[in-house]
Amino acid sequence: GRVWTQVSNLNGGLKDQVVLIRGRAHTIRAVGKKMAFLVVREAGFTVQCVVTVAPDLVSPQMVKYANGLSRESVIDVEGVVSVPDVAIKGATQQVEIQVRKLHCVSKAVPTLPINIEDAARSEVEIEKALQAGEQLVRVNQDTRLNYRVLDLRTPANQGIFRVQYQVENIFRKFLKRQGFIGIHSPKIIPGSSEGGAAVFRLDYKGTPACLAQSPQLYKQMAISGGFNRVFEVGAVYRAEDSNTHRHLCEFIGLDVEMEIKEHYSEVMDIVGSLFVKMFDHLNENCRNELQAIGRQYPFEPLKYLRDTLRLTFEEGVQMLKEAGVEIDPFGDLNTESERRLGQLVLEKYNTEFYILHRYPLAVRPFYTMPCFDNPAYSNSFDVFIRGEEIISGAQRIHIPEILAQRAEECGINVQTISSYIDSFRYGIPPHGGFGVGLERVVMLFCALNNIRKSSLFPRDPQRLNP
Ligand code: ATP
Ligand code: AMO
Repeated sequence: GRVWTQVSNLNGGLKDQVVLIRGRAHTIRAVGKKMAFLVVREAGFTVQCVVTVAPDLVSPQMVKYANGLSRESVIDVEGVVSVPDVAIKGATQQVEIQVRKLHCVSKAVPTLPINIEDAARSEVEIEKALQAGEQLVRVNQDTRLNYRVLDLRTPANQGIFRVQYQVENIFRKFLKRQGFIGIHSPKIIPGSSEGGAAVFRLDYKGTPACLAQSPQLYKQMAISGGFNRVFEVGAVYRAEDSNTHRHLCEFIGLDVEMEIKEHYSEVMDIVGSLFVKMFDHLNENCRNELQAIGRQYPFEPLKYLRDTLRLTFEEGVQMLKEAGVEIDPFGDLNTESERRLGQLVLEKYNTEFYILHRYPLAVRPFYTMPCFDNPAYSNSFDVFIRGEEIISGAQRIHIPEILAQRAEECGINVQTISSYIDSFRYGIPPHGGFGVGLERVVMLFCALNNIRKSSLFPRDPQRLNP
């Protein structure tokens, strides 16, 4: 077969060589009847292709054919690489292709619901263009999501989902090295796993059932099953009834559960080293992707410490108090106080990634282990990036009687989780774990303002389509 080159690999080293590429017609610009400039895009990278009439190579018909292409059509281009003297604007690759052959593989309709060039502009660029009197349509979030396949073609989106894949990969790789095995737990389960109202109910052949709000009960049962360190990457369902920038009705959960030898800090050790490793890897190996994201959605690189900062909830409350924010010392932090605390932590410790632990027991799920020294607190933690939660975790109650009692106190129908509670009657080591929202990690690492930007086809209370 013929040798294909990826647009991202086109560079000056290929000067004078014949290359063959496939991509989309990003822009088409006619210069009279004898010349056309075609910018071809592949996976967010673009290259300028020049179609000029030349004896025995390019006929006037071919120039006409190029000018007649519709944007976003898939085309194959064969040509010679050249290196122009001046910088090329409007393309990522600093070489040109002098076209010899051109073939349209798949035609796009002439009028697209989203113009990719417009959809790829940053706010600053849009403002500038509007001031310059340019004709431009601001592509709003709903339109983007309605025509997601087009929206996904922007360089920023190409970057976002490649970064997301890396986050998932590093999660798996790191845990594998630490002796964890991957598991898959059922997503149709008899009762709610987190409590609360946010559960999708369904009919399971005549029996009431729920979509799993987390793998919580099953990852713990895997510990009882003799796998001492497990993780899962899978869909999580929450019937959220509020529209926020950070809640989805279906998201990807990165879940961990592990035996605890002595103290729940062992779980926080894993969190700290896993995420420092992850951030390092993203910064080193996803430079192009992060740049592409930053060009449309400018952001500062995440500030994090080698040794992840841990603060107790009490310390957090105290910091807020000193800053004039009074909160209930046994209540939960609301979104606003979480943000505020994030700012205070950044000012004091110069990190935007930290762990807050020893939460009040009353605000944690029923399965959370109370603190041994003070049962008003719990062996639990949340983890924050830029003042927003990405992780919840805790040591679990492994004593069945206390677990049943806590479930009842928290208004859970104990019958629906009886096999879970029973699984602690056959011997189980102390254990704990945590759950990470994949979309939130990507959103907050890149300081995106909406979780829908880091979900391929987001499910929110208003959206089931596409
Ligand atoms: P977790 O379930 O672990 O707490 P989460 O990020 O989903 O994770 P929530 O429990 O939903 O967090 O909410 C945490 C805090 O965020 C709540 O205490 C509440 O104050 C605030 N919050 C939740 N939903 C909304 C909303 N729709 N609008 C404003 N604030 C909200
Ligand atoms: P929690 O309910 O905090 O904990 O969920 C864990 C993490 O999942 C993410 N998350 C969400 N992401 C998008 N949309 C949502 N609606 C949403 N809800 C939660 C957040 C959150 O930190 N079983 C426990 C975890 C554990 O203790 O192991 C749990 O589910 O990033």
